This record gives sequence, structure tokens and C-alpha cells, in this order.
Amino acid sequence: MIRVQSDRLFAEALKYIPGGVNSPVRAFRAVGGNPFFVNRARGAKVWDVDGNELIDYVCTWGPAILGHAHPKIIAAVKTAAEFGTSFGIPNPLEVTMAKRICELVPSVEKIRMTSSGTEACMSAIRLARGFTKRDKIIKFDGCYHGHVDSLLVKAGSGALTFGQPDSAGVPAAFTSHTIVAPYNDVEAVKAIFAANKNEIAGIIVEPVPGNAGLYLPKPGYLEFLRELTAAHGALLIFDEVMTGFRLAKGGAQERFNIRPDLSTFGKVIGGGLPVGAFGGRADIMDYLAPLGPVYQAGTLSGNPIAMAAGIANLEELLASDAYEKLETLGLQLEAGLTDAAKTANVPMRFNRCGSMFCGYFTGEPVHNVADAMKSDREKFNKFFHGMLDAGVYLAPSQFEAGFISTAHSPADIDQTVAAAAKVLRTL
Ligand code: KE4
Repeated sequence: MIRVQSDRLFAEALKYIPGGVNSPVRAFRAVGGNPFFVNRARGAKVWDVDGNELIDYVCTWGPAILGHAHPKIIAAVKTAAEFGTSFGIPNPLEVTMAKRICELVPSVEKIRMTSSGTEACMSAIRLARGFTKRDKIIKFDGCYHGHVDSLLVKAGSGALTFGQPDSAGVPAAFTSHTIVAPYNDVEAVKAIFAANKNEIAGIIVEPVPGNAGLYLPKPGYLEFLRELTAAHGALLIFDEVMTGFRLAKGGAQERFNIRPDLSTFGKVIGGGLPVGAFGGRADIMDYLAPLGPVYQAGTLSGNPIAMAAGIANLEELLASDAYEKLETLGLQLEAGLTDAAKTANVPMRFNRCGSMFCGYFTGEPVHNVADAMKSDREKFNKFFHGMLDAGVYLAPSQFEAGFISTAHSPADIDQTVAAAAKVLRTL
């Protein structure tokens, strides 16, 4: 595929932006080659600056659940922009968004907006520590909660992709209160609580981890975390930045029927604009300034344009048969790719939850990051580029999840499966 303009732009970008990108995972360092540049997206498609059309399964890492440039979101942004881009003063759309989220997610009695998922997770951790007056936090290896200093410990996503799950520049003191456990492991978490009596402020977990590829909670695992944290006076924090409003209208917590104490959100509620949020029990949330002693703030938090985009995304999602459609498309993709891999005699495990998925090149099941690390990354990288040349854009790392939008059609899925059938035979 010709990418002359992309290569020219990348050379230019490298002069001014570290690695030529504003977020590491975009750099193709894991899969090799140069990233392409996009200046136009609509529905399930993106077009690079050389005019190549691609079926997009990254969907800007989740926000584009209705597809790109949805007319209702574009119209909402245009209307809001006419009245000003930011006030730094409370605006009515913040109330609409907060009320909507509290209606959709029963565990969320109050919510605070931020401008990224990282900010939401950082703030939720601070709030959990302030509320419980405890310092220690448990996270799971391979889970990613944004680039928060104290959570860049055995982190997933780009940190895992580049083999730096523990980032440089984070003093040991900043992560000394972070304890890492293997996901889907019961005994390890029990042992941590036993060894740290009354010291654990909370557990932060991706209910369906999507930052080491994608794997699911084993039956009963989330219930176990809910019971264990409650028994020890620790908080259960669901990081639903990726799963929120995607796996169900009430997120993974609705799908798995768990009531966490706090949840973090992002992506879908921004409709493609910079938005994060954290919310939960009112008695905990009221510990936040200006009511309580836990400070948290943001110049653009609740920004009217971002709120308008997020509200339009949510309203359209809820007004349509989106979740049934996403499930049907997910099933079609899973069946097609699984069958194509079997026919090509290529060992591949296809994990999926609703419209989030990951194909690992391994014959073994993948239940945690240790299993994920056993997959054949060479095969993944060849598959990635073969699919890209065939006009299908998958996440440029084995340790990322793929996303389907309501704008994807059964024909797009058929085209993707047909391309995969060809590429898999070359592996
Ligand atoms: P942001 O700060 O990137 O908005 O959100 C951080 C975050 C928090 N929690 C979860 C579960 C997340 O998946 C993320 C961000 N996701 C990555 C994709 N794996 C964003 C892509 C990127 O870093 O460029």
C-alpha cells in the first residue's frame, strides 16, 4: 500500500514530536514499519493522507462506538461551539451528563468529570486513599489505568508493548504502596490482604482487561473481588474507561452484575473529545473538594463541547438497538476469524466480550497477561501488516484490544474475514 504522504509527514513529525507521535502505541514500534497519518474518518472507515481506505477496528481506542463523524455528534459539537468553547464556569451540559451517567450506572450516585481516563483513575485512587485513610492499592499485572505514576507498575497497553511495564522516571517511593497481583488469581489476592491487614485502600481493576489484548474474568472472579474488598473495608474500583457504556449501557458492572464502590470512565462519554470521569457512592464522592478534604480539579473538566459530544454519543447509543447490533457483529467476526484460523491451520485464540476482542496467536487459552505473553508476536506482526495492506486496520500491538462500532456492517466483517483467510495462509 502506497504511503508516500504518511512517510513524509512521519519524517517531519519525528523532528518535533518524540517518536513522531503524541501517544506511544500509535508509533507501530511493536509491529514495525511507519505509522500512517489519517485526516478523514467516517463510519467504520478511516482514510490515510495517501487516500487509502481502511476498515477501522481501533475506533480511536473505543470512543467511536457509533463509528466516526456520526452526524448527531458533529451537529452537537457545532451547536455547542457556537456558544463558546469553554467557560470555566458551571454549564448546564455538565448537569445533563452527570444525571445521565447516574441514571445508567446504579453504583454511581455522584460523578466528577475530568479530561482523560488517566486523570479519572489517578483521582479515584487519591479519593480511595483519602476516604479509607489507608495507602496501599492493589492492581493487576497487565492492566492499564493510564500513565499515573503510582499505577505504572506492571502496566499494560503501551507500557507492556514496549517492555517497560514499570516506567523510568517514577521514584520507587511513588509505587511503594502499589501491590500487583496476577489477574484471575484468587489465592494471590487473599494472601495480599492477609499480609496487609487494614492497610489496603482498594483494588483497581479493569473488569474485562483490554490492555494486554483482551481476556475475561473467570466465572465468580469479580464477585470474589467484591466480597473480599467489602470484608476488609477496602474499596472496589472498576476501571471502565474502556468497557463503560460499551459492554452494556451500564458497562461491565451491568453485564457482570457487580456493584463497585467507585468506577472510572472515559472514551465513549467523550464521543471522541477529551473526557474522563470517576464516580460512585455519594458518601465517598462527598470527600472531594470543595465538600471534603480530597483535592481534585481541572480547567476543562465538564467542558461544554466535550459534554455535548458525549451526551450525543450516549443518547444515540441508547435510542438505537446498538448493543444487540454490536453483539451480532462481534459474533460474526469471532466465528469468521476462528474458522479462518482453523482452515489455515494457524493456532489462534480469539477472546471477545461484546464488541471488544483480541486474537492471540497461541493454541492455549488466555486468562491473564502471563498467558498473553506466550502468544507468537512475530505471527501477530505479520498478520497485522497483511491485514493493513488488505485495507483492514487492527490495533498495532498484540497487547491491545480491538473494537467494533455500530457503523461496521456485516459486509465489512465479511471483507475482514476474507482478508484474514488469505493473510493467515501466508503465516
Ligand atoms: P486516557 O488517559 O488515555 O484517556 O485513559 C487511560 C486509560 C485508563 N483505563 C483504561 C482501562 C484504558 O484503556 C486507558 C487508555 N487506553 C489506551 C488503549 N489501550 C489508550 C490509547 C493510548 O494510550 O494511546
